[in-house]
Amino acid sequence: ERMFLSYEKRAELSTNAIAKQLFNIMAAKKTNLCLSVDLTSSTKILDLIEKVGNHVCLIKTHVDIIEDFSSGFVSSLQHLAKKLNFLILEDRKYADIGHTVSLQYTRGLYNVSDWADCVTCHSLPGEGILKALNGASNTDKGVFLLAEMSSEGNLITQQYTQETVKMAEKYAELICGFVCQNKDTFKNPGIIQLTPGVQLESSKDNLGQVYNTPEKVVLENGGDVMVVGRGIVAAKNSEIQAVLYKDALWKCYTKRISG
Ligand code: 5FU
Repeated sequence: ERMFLSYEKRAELSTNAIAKQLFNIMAAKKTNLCLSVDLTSSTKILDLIEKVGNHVCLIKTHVDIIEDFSSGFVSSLQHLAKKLNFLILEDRKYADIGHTVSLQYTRGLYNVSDWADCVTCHSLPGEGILKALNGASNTDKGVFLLAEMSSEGNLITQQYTQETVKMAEKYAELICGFVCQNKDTFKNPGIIQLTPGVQLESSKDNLGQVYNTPEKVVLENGGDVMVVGRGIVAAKNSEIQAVLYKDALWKCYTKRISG
């Protein structure tokens, strides 16, 4: 079962190049923490990453919330990714017909396919969305397909989740993982379970976000890479807080693989 395999072992089983890299980065840096840098100023984002980049395996962006987005921001982000050894996930949640998504991915102000190692995408429109993302770039790319969401009252059913996992099977070279909440959602050990909705105490926000603890997410629910946003971003000292999350999440992972 994937829950009990080490990240090193799982890297060997990945058919997507980004999943393989991410597993290897986690093993090398001993961190399965993904920081969601949900800030609207590019300087603030870069300052935060400068402080915490050493402690994360993945930086997750929403570039469409940045008020001063520029190509300079992208180069600085890529420079930090190289220097501090993390990958970049643009959480764009594509959800349109294939033709539109291929334009959204490769064109426009953000040119996401130029710089993001991986993106998120809904299965809702059907397979065309994966066809559009596949082969849109010459460099190694990954897609995290949304199989479940963390927010309460979301309309995703078990059948939708299962059919999402099935849709991904034909795209073994493209899919690096699923955004999901449960360990039984998929079995393939070469694929990554990316789980958002994580804080040190279980709680909710006032717009439907639901938070589970590191123990619950990693040990019970099978999370491989855990997404933390406000738990770190809104803290007084984000570096100290990032280390707290990193250590808590890594401890749960080592406990999990030791049976
Ligand atoms: F797909 C999902 C999901 O199901 N829940 C999420 O919260 C994505 N997210 C993202 O993770 C969301 O868009 C935020 O960027 C981040 C969680 O941030 P938080 O501050 O830790 O709640």
